[in-house]
Amino acid sequence: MIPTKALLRRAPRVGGVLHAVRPTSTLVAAKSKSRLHGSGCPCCSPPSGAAAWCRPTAASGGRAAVTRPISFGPTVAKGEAIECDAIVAMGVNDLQLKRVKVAPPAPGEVRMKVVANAICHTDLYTLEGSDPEGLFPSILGHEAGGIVESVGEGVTSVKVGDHVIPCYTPQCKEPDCIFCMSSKTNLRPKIRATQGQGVMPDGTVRFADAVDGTPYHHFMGCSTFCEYTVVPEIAVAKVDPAASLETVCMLGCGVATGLGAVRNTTAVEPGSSVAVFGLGAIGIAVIQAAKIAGAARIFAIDVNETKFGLARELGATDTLNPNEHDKPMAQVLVGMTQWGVDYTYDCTGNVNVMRSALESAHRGWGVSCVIGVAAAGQEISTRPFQLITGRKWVGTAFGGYKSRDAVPKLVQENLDGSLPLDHYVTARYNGLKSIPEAIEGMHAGTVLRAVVSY
Ligand code: NAD
Ligand code: AHE
Ligand code: ZN
Repeated sequence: MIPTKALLRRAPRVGGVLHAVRPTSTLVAAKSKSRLHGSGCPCCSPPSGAAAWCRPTAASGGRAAVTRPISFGPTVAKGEAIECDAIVAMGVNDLQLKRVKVAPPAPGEVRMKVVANAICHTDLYTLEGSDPEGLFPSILGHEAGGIVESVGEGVTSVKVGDHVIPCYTPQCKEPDCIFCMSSKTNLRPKIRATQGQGVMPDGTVRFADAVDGTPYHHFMGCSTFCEYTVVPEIAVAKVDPAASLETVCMLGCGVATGLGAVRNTTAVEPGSSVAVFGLGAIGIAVIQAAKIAGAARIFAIDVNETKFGLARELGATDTLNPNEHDKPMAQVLVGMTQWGVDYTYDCTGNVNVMRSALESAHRGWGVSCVIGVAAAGQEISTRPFQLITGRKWVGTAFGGYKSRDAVPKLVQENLDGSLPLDHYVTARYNGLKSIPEAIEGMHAGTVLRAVVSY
């Protein structure tokens, strides 16, 4: 991972523009490890079949920036574009406050007023240039809650005024969809290709600069660092309006992912032992779900010991800082348990930690779940012997939850008191302009989840 903490700095506000910048030399060096976007790279193939999709510019710090041919807005939608504020990632670590136009929803799409947005590490990872699919300029943000402002033709599952959570992992629920009808997966690839290309399923975008018309890419199909956004209907979960969107927005990604990793992907049984590497919101959600599932011993591991208090409050029985041990964590955990831990989770995105988590798993039956997202070019490795001797290496996206069915149920768990969520929000901000400040808190390691209300 690129060391971000010390490097991110706030530039002065100039003419209403906010920048969160890092020295370009560092960024270029960091980026050289990843594939560069441009001609021939698969994620840059234009959906329209047109030629130059990505072009690095000075403004984006040498990173790819998108010029035409992406076009703004659907051709057949009713309604007007809405002009509003957005925080746009113009390039690596270059956030700018912009006035944007948000097109009306095309058929099968929903436009929502974003009410609250939590910052997830994946937003930071894309902003810092670690995401092999990262595109600029784009509107990041994917952990949010909103209210439906208008719907495109054919939309039936939500209506104007409904409270909704955008879901980057969609669920079409069509009877002939082999993915939605299978209990083996929550991944529905129908819109995944265009999502990765930063466009809506019809190949166009719904965001353009209000001043000069520059089109802005979508991100993870959500783009919630904007006062309004447009998402496909199959990526919208309708939730009980009694819930606070300022809290349940976290069920749009991080918290749901950690809970689902325990409940769905690994199905932890009562009495199990669990080890969690990385105590951000995802790791803390793993601990919360493991405790609810009846885990008997929960090891909470982080290099930042300020995370240990909450981990213990939620059920961790042991807290470990790898820097305080002269042996690798796998050896430490095997030493503490004799044969290893039943279920282990990487919630860091660091491939060395992923290996350590796998090698901490119980001989004969231990399961290790990769949740963290690794930077471009990173690969995992271990001795095959680790698998031959009964450990399983698995991974999870959105905790294995089928999004539109599961998110409303998780919201109900919160409303009925069985799933407290308030402890995740350690910082609250008002106004979209606070997003760079909220991001700084995440980088500093002082914030679990920062929720920004618009
Ligand atoms: P975060 O930055 O808030 O937390 C990460 C934690 O890991 C921090 O507490 C940090 O101190 C700790 N850490 C870093 N290096 C470590 C090391 N070597 N050993 C032990 N601890 C270490 O991040 P988050 O928002 O909780 O996200 C965690 C990861 O999960 C990220 O990689 C994110 O991209 C990923 N993620 C994946 C999914 C999915 O569906 N698979 C969903 C959401 C987030
Ligand atoms: N763009 C990255 C992939 C990133 C990734 O794996 N994302 C997770 C969700 S992170 C949410 O904070 C995920 O669900 N992946 C499944 C998918 O289809 O993207 C890359 O490596 O290209
Ligand atoms: Zn996320």
